[in-house]
Amino acid sequence: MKKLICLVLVMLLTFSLVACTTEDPAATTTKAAATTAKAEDTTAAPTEPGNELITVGFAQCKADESDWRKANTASMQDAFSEANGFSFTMADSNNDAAKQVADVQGFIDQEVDYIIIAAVNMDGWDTVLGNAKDAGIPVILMDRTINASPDLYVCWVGGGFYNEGVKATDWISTRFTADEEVGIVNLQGQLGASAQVGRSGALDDALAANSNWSLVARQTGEWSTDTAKEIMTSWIQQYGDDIDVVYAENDNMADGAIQALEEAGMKVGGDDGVAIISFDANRAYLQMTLEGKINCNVECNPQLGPKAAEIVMLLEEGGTPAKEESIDETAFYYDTITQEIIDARLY
Ligand code: GYE
Repeated sequence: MKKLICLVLVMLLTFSLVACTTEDPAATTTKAAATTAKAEDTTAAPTEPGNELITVGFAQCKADESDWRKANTASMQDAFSEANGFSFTMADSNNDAAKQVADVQGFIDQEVDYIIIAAVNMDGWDTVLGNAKDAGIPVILMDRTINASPDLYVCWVGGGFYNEGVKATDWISTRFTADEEVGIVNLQGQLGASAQVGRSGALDDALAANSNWSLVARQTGEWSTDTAKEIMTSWIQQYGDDIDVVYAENDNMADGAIQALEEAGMKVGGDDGVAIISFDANRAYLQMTLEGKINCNVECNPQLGPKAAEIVMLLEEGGTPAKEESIDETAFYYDTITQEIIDARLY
């Protein structure tokens, strides 16, 4: 009975995720209905004696590494609340890949029911995931993919990072003609994270396909505004007007680059400034896109909690989730975005 109520609740939550990423009266009503149904149904209170909670260990890469990650952490904590029937433990590896593997081993030793991983790095998972398999603990990959044998995890849900990169490089192709020299600097995410590998990979392929494009400089900005600002400040001193495009692999790093350019008195964004590419499309940075500071902002949805909870409940019911589920994503452009579009966003 309790798990059925959990399933209904999670399905309602997921409906609000999948139905629309923009504010929708129906969605709002759905969430409200979910909350009310839960509040009224005291017989199903999971904490009542005899009603065990589903135990979930979540290995987060670095809970506050970026605005996107903060939204993602909140989405997981909300979806896996005790009110929804879960006992949820998050381990924050602080982007230390070795620590994250140890965190997962810790969850195995605690004999949790499920393990969810947002992997710091794509490599190094075979042994510990083998241990989880031997222990009979299903592993779900959320957001980031890994290089491990697919039989070592149940499924992955997240963004299509390479395709996100293609959306960005397609925009560069519309901005510059084939006979214009285009100097690109690349602020990469944490090296080895699948989001970085996918987005950098798309840029590499586009650079190979466009002989008038050149990679002026590339470095990891660790997803951080401050680190990106420091790097961009030194690139401006070294390369100045050779920089036509900043390919920043998340909103925070795009912001850092913009600050450095503005402090150097360089024109940013718009029709004729240094073109700014960003990823994530968090609300504050969509505002900067509307202001013309960011030219192209490729969406990556952080609200993966309800979907991950839905997968756990499907497994609880003996179901089989899709091996891979890529969340729908779009892109926003400075010359077409509107305040209405931004106001309708959930994050
Ligand atoms: O782009 C960045 C976050 O894995 C998609 O990680 C995520 C990335 C996101 O820190 O802001």
